[in-house]
Amino acid sequence: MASIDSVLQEHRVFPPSAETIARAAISGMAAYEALCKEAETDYAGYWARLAREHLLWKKPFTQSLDESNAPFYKWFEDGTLNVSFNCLDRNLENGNADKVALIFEADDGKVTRTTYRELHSLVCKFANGLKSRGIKKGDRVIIYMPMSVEGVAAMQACARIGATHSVVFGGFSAKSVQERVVDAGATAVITADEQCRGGKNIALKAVVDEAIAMGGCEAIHSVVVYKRTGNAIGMSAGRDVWLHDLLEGQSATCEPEWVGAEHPLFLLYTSGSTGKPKGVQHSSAGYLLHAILTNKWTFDLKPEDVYWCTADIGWVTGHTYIAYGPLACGATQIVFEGVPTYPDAGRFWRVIQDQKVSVFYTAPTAIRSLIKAAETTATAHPRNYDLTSLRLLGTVGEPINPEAWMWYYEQIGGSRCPVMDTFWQTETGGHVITPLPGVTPLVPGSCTLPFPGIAAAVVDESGHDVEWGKGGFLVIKRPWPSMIRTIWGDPERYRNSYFPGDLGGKLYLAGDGAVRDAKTGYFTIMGRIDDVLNVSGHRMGTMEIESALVSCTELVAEAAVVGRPDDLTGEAICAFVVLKGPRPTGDAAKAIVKKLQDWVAKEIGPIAKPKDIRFGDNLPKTRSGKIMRRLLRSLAKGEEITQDVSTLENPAILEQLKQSV
Ligand code: 6R9
Repeated sequence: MASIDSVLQEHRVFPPSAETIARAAISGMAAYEALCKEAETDYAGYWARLAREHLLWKKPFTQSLDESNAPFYKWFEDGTLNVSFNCLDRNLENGNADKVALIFEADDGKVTRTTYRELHSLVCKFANGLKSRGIKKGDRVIIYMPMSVEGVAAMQACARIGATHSVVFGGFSAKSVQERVVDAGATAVITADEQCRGGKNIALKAVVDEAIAMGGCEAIHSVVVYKRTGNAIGMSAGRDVWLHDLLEGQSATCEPEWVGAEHPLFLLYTSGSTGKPKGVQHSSAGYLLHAILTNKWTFDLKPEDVYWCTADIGWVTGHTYIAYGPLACGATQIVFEGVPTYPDAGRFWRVIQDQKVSVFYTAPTAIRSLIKAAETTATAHPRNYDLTSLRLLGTVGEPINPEAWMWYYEQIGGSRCPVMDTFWQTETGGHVITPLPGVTPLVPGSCTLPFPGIAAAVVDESGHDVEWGKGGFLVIKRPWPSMIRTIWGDPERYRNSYFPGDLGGKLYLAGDGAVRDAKTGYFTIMGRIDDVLNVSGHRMGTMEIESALVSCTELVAEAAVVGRPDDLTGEAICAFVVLKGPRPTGDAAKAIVKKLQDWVAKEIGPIAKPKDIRFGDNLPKTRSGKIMRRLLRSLAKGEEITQDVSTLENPAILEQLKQSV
């Protein structure tokens, strides 16, 4: 892989500037090492100290880590707190009440500001409204909302009353919503009439109606609808209620529901290598602790910062780095409804200029597409914008190739702002391997070193450490406070997916390959080791897409999906399909490709559409009937087949599958 070779040959090093070291929360390598040492010497005590210093407890905890039922770890279990209290009330008491919490920039450019006092009052009314509908502690609530103040408030309101939310990304289909409602056993949905993206209105409420009509959602007694566009939608009497009606007359204060530290704050569905998406369950205290620590230490958030994370609240990044972490740190942050390319590809740079953004966090895929736009459209070039307000940059979601890193560093950060390449996952709750601005000399393409206290390592198939310089499986050797607690409703899948017996059953298996630099020990992530694809930073299981394709029973007999490297999206989805009818060619093939792409969009969502669909009379299989995926991966890349194909039952079909439609 070219990108990994270039990372391994990367010799450029960018040490922190004196100014960055001076202002940073963790200042200098010695301070970092002291924290690592503290964690090593007294692991439970280290996290307990931080949990006491950074969280507001109703009832203090007496025990830090409980490993008695491993791998179902518990942290700070006998303590009670409320996450929304920690994010909002804290800021009413510490002088931030009239500070702007959210700067909302709508798709059409309209900007509104919400102070901590206003957000607190909105969340309290929202929480009281939910209570008035009978929603209470422990209930599951699906949130299917656009990027909006109301979306963030919906999450906070659930947290305030102890309801466990599960946000579903607004780009997911009715079927995906229905599956999550059923799996989570949700009793309420919070949505909007429509969302606005790139100048278009996209239905949300109609999708929820479609999802509920699919069956299995009889427990849904309330659908709360935020009026975003005001276009006509159906409202089902008794079940559906407008958010503005729900808020009407509610009190602007709401005593928080004090919950145990381990109370499930949220479920977030993510793809695994097999089966349906899994509901990753997070705790309250441990999760929030890491959200706070990483915002303070990795992003060095300060009161005067204007912070902008471009993720959607439908992804974990939008949870930890929009809905929870920055608020608990009292930050002023941008909530952006639109897309990077509307009305033109200078949108991000214009927002940074106009709002004087100082800390900016985005994904490599966005950077790559904006590099391309800047090269082709002069007006989209960042040089046309004043980006001098920036002081720190971050990336997340997939490996960033050194070329994109350098462009980000030079063109966006003016060679002045450190780039935090933060490695983490839905399951880890927050950054686990990342540079710290005042500590870590940066190397493009490397996420550098573990966050203090995180026992990251690279091991072989039997769970033994590999030498630095050699590749292996990325693991975390000790439980940490913000880790996944279980897979909702499927504890065995949790154990098998993350604590496999082959590795001894005690190491958390991240599912990525990694290598540590032979001299510095810096980590470089080499991509997933399982059948999970990463397309534009979105996780997708090949199995999920295959199931979606074969569920088109009218057309499809069999399908296999693989990823192939893509300059823009990191990986692209390539599907090999055997149809029930004869293998189509020419325009007929093109028409079926379109049909299948639309089918997958409807089954999962547009982000899961295969870019390349190829037809064969069969798939390459061994005599025992196993699909030879490594061959498909080579075919998808357009590589010559040099592998041994002697075990293949039907070598002739390789020729057919070489051809793109
Ligand atoms: C936060 C998030 C997790 C997967 C992860 C890995 C990839 C994330 C990365 C990275 C290289 C980084 N990933 N950050 N790879 N460098 N800085 O993205 O969560 O959607 O669960 O995806 O993303 O493959 O395993 P999630």
